[in-house]
Amino acid sequence: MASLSPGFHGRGSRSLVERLPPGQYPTESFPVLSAGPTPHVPTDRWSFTVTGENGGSRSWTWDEMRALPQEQPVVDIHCVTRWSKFDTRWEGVSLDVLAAGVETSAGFVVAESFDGYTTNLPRADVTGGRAWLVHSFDGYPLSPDHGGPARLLIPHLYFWKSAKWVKGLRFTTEDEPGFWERAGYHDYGDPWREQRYWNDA
Ligand SMILES: Nc1nc2c(c(=O)[nH]1)N[C@H]1C(S)=C(S)[C@@H](COP(=O)(O)O)O[C@H]1N2
Ligand SMILES: [Mo]
Repeated sequence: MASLSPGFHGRGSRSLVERLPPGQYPTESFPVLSAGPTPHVPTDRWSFTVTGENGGSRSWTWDEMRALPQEQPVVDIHCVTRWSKFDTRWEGVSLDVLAAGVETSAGFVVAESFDGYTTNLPRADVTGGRAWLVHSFDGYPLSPDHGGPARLLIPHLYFWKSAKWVKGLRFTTEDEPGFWERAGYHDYGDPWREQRYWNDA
């Protein structure tokens, strides 16, 4: 039997109190937060493109994306408007798989969406098995309100980093603040450090 290091507990043994970041409250509902109208993107016209800082790119059609290895993350999500939702169930492709599609040594990445929304991240945050392109929620195709046909899921950062209706990732040498980051939200957005607004530590 595998040995566990001292102090290790499976996620099931962590209390919900311990799983709630500072300043957040838990909710059972799933609020919709969109800056503009919901774009409707049929899957037969959907594609996802990863672009390197040197201009090289790689695209996947819907069927090609669905043929990639699929994962079923179960994660807690935290919105900067202070709601948190525990144990949300998704299905999709690890961004490790998609990011490997292009050669890059860039430090940053911008997620770009069909509605014009953008959000920026360090490249390290879309690798390491903690970020996904998801197309299903709770066993059903992701609804348009929540970003269907596909959105990012980056649960270790505030949920505004999880771009809905995402159409691609663009690697950049310089950090390029996205939609909410230019409007005063924190550049990184770690809920455990309460990085809500630009002047938070
Ligand atoms: N394309 C796009 N993605 C987006 C947004 C948006 O307006 N457009 N809003 C962001 C914000 S601020 C949050 S909190 C979450 C909300 O996701 P939900 O509507 O599924 O709860 O999506 C994020 N992704
Ligand atoms: Mo948000």
